[in-house]
Amino acid sequence: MKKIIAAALTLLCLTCAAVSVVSAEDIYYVRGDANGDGVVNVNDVTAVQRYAAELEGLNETCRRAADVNRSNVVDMDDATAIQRYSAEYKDSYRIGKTSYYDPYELPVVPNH
Ligand SMILES: [Ca+2]
Ligand SMILES: [Ca+2]
Repeated sequence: MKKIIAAALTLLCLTCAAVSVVSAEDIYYVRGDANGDGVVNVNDVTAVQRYAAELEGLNETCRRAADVNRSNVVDMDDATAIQRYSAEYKDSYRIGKTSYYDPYELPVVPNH
């Protein structure tokens, strides 16, 4: 009986792990692409600065793309990191790389 329960628990764990890794609904974006045009450049720095200054909003995908340091807040640290990437400085946040998120994850908290 213990072997059956152990096997059932193992199967349940494997099923849960598979479900949490694979999602057909994942939304892809380019990390650092705050304005959503598919490339990362100085225009994204401006988009982050304008968002931080509460001059314009960003949708959920753009907020995730803009939050390059994964602090869950889009602020001037992100703008600086994107600016450094645009100037071809060394990048430790994988800016310019494709990333994705599950739309059912908790959202990046809007600044305003
Ligand atoms: Ca862009
Ligand atoms: Ca951030």
